[in-house]
Amino acid sequence: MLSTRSSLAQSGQENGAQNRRAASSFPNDFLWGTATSAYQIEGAVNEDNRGPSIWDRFAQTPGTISDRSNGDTAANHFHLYKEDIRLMKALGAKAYRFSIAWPRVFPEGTGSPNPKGLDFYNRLLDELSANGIEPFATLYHWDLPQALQDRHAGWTSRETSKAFADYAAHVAGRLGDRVKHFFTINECSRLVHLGHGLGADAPGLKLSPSELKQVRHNVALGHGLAVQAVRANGRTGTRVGPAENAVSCIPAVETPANIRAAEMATRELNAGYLTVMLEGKYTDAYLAQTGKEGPKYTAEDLRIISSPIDFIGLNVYMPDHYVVAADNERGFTLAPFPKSFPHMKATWLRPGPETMYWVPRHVAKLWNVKSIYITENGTSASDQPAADGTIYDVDRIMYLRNYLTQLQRATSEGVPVHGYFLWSLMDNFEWSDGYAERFGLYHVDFETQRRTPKLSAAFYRETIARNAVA
Ligand code: GBH
Repeated sequence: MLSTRSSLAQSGQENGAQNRRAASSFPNDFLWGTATSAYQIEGAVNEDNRGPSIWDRFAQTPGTISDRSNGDTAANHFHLYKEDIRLMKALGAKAYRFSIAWPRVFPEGTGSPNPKGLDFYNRLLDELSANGIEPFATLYHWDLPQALQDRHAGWTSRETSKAFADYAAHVAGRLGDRVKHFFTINECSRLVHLGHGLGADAPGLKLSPSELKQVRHNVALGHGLAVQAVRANGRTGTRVGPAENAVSCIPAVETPANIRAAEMATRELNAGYLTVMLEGKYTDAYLAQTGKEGPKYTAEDLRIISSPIDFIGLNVYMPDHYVVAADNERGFTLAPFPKSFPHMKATWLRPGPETMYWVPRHVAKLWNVKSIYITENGTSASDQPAADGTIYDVDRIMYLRNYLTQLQRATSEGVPVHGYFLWSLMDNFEWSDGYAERFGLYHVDFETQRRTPKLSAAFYRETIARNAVA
């Protein structure tokens, strides 16, 4: 009797565990990967006739980078790419998001392509393919050729949007046999705001709100022109979309009214980016913001900006706003962040795991988007080796576990997220924070270029192997 009961109970328990496992899985064909960008990892800034980029120039300007460093050597990935692909393989990752350096391909921004410009990416793609890793290429991760800044004042002119399209066409034509997924521009919002508003990123400009609006329009136009260029020059079946760091709006309390308010806030607060790309017009509230001043554009521009895309890439780091429904003109209130709200090592990075659920859900619902990739998610951490030499980065694991749990909530409810790229494969040049903020699963010793897995690499490997949060 007793033994029967206990064995029943036991098998019941096992079933329960199995059901829980099934219930916590990601979809079968879910794509796990890691992400990087060219200037942050490649180094070799003077090799194979690469031209200077605005980040080379910016990093040479005193007072811009907190530790006075630059990307001259970075993680020396240009030379160590084979080893780095082995690191991806060791994680069991099936996809890799990297960016192509425009100034390698067109050292002067436009004109005739550098014959050696794509050699490195050809080697990289062949090695990825030999290792069964699917490439996802970003065309622009902020390293504008300096020549375009000098000649046209960069993104303040639509000449740069057009030059971007020519570059995109060239790359899609040459790499389109192996690259099936292209991202146009990484985080339009950050390159506009930090690069041209606050001056904290290259090219370090501090423009007025209306000038900034024109830059935002030119960047969106560049995205649209690049979408068309990839379509016209890639192989049939090539897919293209943006990789945007959408302003994230979280219902503070999950009531239908707050959820609706958070959706409206998402649409309004992304008006110059995802909203115009997907709706083909600026919202009235957005246009009213700077009165009659700018941006200057034509109806044709709006058609180009809203060229059909195949997926949306979303970089998801943190909640930008907790939203409460309100009886005011906009229909919502953005809750101020209390001083006590926690942050990760970087003071800007407020952990809010539910962001990973709401951003893709809002995007899918608002614009009926059928395919989403999480193009970045991760955190920096202090990453000190313990006495036994291991980096026990349990804060990063805590962060990732919570965000991935929310991502699983999204996929289990049918939000069409098809893949996830963890930022980042390895420590790298973190823009104006230099080498002081480490986002990698692999620690990089920038003196010796030695790569060492952190404990989070084991967490991610286990998650990929189970196709469920470890
Ligand atoms: C991404 O941006 C980038 O795509 C990637 O290159 C980068 O390495 C990674 O994140 C980690 O930062 O002005 O001090 O308030 C992330 C989104 C939004 C992060 C703006 C920095 C402002 C910092 N970014 N945020 S601050």
